[in-house]
Amino acid sequence: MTTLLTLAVLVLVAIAIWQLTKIFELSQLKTSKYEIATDADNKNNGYMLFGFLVFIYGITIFSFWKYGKFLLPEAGSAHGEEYDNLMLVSFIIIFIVQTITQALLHYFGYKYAGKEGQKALFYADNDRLEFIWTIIPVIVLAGLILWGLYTWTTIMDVNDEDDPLIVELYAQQFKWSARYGGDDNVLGGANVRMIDIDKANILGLDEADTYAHDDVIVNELHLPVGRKVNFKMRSQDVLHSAYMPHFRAQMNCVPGMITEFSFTPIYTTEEMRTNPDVMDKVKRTNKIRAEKSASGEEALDPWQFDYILLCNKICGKSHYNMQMKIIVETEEEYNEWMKSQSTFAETVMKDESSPEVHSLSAVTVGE
Ligand SMILES: [Cu+2]
Repeated sequence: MTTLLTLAVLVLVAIAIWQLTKIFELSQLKTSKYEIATDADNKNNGYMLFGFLVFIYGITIFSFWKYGKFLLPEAGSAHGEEYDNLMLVSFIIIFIVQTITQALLHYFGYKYAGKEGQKALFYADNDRLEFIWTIIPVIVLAGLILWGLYTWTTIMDVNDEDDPLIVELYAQQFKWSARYGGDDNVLGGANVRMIDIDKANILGLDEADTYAHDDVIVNELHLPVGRKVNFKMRSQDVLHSAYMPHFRAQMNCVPGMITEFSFTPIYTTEEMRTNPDVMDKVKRTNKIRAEKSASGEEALDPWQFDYILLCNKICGKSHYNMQMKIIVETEEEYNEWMKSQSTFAETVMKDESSPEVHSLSAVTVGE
């Protein structure tokens, strides 16, 4: 790869030098007959324009065929469909306009190529034409922008209606933690200044705040299907970004402030695993894994689909691996799981001298 890049750089430098000498030659004011384009040159350039048109159409069709399957499957959140529709309509409009304008551009380049003795027509302006090519983009773009703004305000309207589940996503180099409000669904106060490594209070919860006592801190995010979730994001160190692609959700995590996002999961993990696109992706991935294992590379377990929370801001050397599994399940399953979790008071506030906790805190915060 490095060799390839070095070669590419050398070739580009050579081209740059060649172009520079050419500019220098042309600036010498001794234009020879050789420098003037002939009819044949113009014709050849016209054909090359056509060739380029075929190339860009070809590569577009090839990309759809080859890479279309890498797109995300159907959205797993209530607002996802609207978001996807906006994206799809924008892409269709761009696709149609670009197909037509590229064809016209290259065809005219060919049709009106220079000919010996022919003079270009001086055509100052045409008010009607200019009006048409101004008003159409204005209407289309205004429509898209208004629709986009409407979608944005609907998605970003984080409110407490419909009894949302409150979940904190806590980012640090290089892991995620999630915190639930406990029985009262209220998160206790927290601040990075209250982080106490000796007690493994790694999220900096306020021990004096009774709301914090029943908070539940976990490393795997469980969400009940069909219930709105209000996320509150915090970061301990640098900018991170909580990215949940299958829910069409992303929000930056900024040190010193709490950012918010809200969505309602509509399919459980089990339901999403039966989605045809997801099944196809699982099949393809496991085929690659089986081939690699067969060829003697490190054997990987067969993969199965899970929702995932990723970090989408390059936050340091292990950024690529900063992720957390999300499990969407039925309300009963969620309640069952929640019952098996320990609260902040049970784990941190009572366990002050546990050696296990000490070593855990040293590993997590010592990074
Ligand atoms: Cu990060």
